[in-house]
Amino acid sequence: MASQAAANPGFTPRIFSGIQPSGGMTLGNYLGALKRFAEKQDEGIETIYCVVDMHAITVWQDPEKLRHQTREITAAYLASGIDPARSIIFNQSQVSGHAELAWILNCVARIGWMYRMTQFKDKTAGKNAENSSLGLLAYPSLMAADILLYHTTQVPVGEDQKQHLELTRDIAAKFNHDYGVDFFPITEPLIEGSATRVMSLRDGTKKMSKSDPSDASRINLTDDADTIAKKIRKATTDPNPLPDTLDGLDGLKDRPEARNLVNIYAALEGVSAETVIREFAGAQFGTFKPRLADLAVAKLSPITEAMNRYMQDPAEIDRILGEGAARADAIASPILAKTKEIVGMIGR
Ligand code: ATP
Ligand code: LTN
Repeated sequence: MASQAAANPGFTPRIFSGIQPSGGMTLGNYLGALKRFAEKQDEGIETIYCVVDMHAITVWQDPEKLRHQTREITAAYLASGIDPARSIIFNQSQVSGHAELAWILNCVARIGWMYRMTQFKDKTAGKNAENSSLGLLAYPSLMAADILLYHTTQVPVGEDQKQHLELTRDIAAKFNHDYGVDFFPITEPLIEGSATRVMSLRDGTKKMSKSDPSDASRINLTDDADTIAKKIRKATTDPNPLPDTLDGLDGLKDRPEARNLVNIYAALEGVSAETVIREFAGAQFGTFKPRLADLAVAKLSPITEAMNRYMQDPAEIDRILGEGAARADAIASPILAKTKEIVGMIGR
């Protein structure tokens, strides 16, 4: 990316992203993250994909479930086409540099920055924020550590992570400024494509989320074909047919549920939302929804099947994570050592 080279001259382009093992994966995770992680492997840039188990425990996780979900996210990475020969795949807690750099960045970032994060506000809404874990508040500084530990230049994520990435840039800039160095890159978020924010199937103004109490609001990567078809058939929509244009008064601007289904179709098919509207102009949802269900099943079933296959061999998953961790550590260690030296810590 030209702007990237200009923003971070002297840094080798490197991509890093992560997913929390805090529950099952949704269509939102697939389209907003997994699918794009796999595509990034073809761009000739080093790609590092992490299962962020230390982030997951910022809210309570049952230990057995955490182990299972960590393997399940790894299986989802593999099933989506992320190839351990072309990318590094590992779980965060196996590379101790994440925790070590997070501590240093905790001392650079300001408490007020953390309180302003909408994810923190959302996760504590209706609860006593004082009673949430200290880790939940410090979550974004651990995320900054994940990214900066590899001198990452680009981070593919969904729209909901934009604020955390802006904070990562602020933390990097403050570190560089406070210590008078040009050491950490100012990382670029990559929020691209037509499904950067897949919405709930029940409410087009809410993000599709694995933590939504209604299972009908989301498509899980573990749903079978019948369940996927039923959830799409029952998805909330308005009574009007699809228009022949996306924008403007007659478009989809004020029809969030309809817009969401069109975006999902476009992302699954790998075309633009405009192309979908051109194909389905004037169609009723009674026509569009079965076509969307067929497409979703055709694209997701092979992934679900592959995930199930990988999950049958947990030892192989653990081997891949271990090997990935050793490769990640080899990149991280010299960057961590240099960070400590900049800060004034004596090393071996
Ligand atoms: P929760 O659903 O509990 O809010 P989450 O799914 O947002 O959690 P992660 O699993 O860590 O949290 O998210 C992994 C990646 O998936 C991130 O890059 C995130 O932006 C992306 N993602 C999550 N939900 C969506 C969505 N509805 N649309 C697009 N991308 C999404
Ligand atoms: N906060 C992210 C998960 C995450 C991440 C990262 C994403 C943790 N560390 C580093 C990109 C880069 C989330 O909740 N989706």
